[in-house]
Amino acid sequence: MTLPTLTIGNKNYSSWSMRPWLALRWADIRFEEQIIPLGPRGLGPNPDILAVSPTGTVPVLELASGERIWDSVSICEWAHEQAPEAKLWPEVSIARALARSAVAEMHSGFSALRKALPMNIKRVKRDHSISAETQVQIDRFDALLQSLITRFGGGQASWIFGHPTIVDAFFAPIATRVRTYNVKVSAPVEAWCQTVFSDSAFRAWEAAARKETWIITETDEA
Ligand SMILES: N[C@@H](CCC(=O)N[C@@H](CS)C(=O)NCC(=O)O)C(=O)O
Repeated sequence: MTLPTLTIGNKNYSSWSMRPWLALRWADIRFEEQIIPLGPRGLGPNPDILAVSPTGTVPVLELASGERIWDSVSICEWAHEQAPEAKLWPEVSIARALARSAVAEMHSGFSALRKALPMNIKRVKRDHSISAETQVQIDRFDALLQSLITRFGGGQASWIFGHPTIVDAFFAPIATRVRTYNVKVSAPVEAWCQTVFSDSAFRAWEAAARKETWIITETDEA
């Protein structure tokens, strides 16, 4: 059987790639992976990515039929439809609606946070200064996750909805930024970060990221 192929960026840096990769693993969907190293190449989209993705961005999932799904949310939705038993979206209607709101907010928002604190799994930067604008978004991230964990996750050191969902996948790259840049978060969110860090799929991604030798200098110097 031909497996779908997920094309992703460097595991150390590509936060959008990590999201569907985790969702596919949590749903037990087998796939091949192809890595295209990211990094500045002058003006315009990366031609290697453009060859597989109409937007010139990763992730993109190519199905056995040749169809391509070119966005992180859509790939996660596809994973949910392939393996509904994994409950990548929560089962309860209102929980699912709030979960989708949180994912949409991550997908279209938090731009200051994403820009100022780029994902860089290998990096440890204890003395990072945080602007007022970024702090507002950190506070929003913390309040959002705290409210969902308290209401749906039982308030325990666990997944946001009690088991891995697309929301955890979407916020997992922020957990790595909390660690990299020594960001202060509330106790429930810190406990959730530790849940992510001890997850076997996350650990596999992290181990591969640590072995990568590609460097994006501007991200390493941020
Ligand atoms: N909307 C896209 C955004 C993906 C995105 O911005 N990916 C970045 C890497 S994390 C990318 O491919 N950038 C192009 C490049 O670095 O050449 C999605 O969610 O899938």
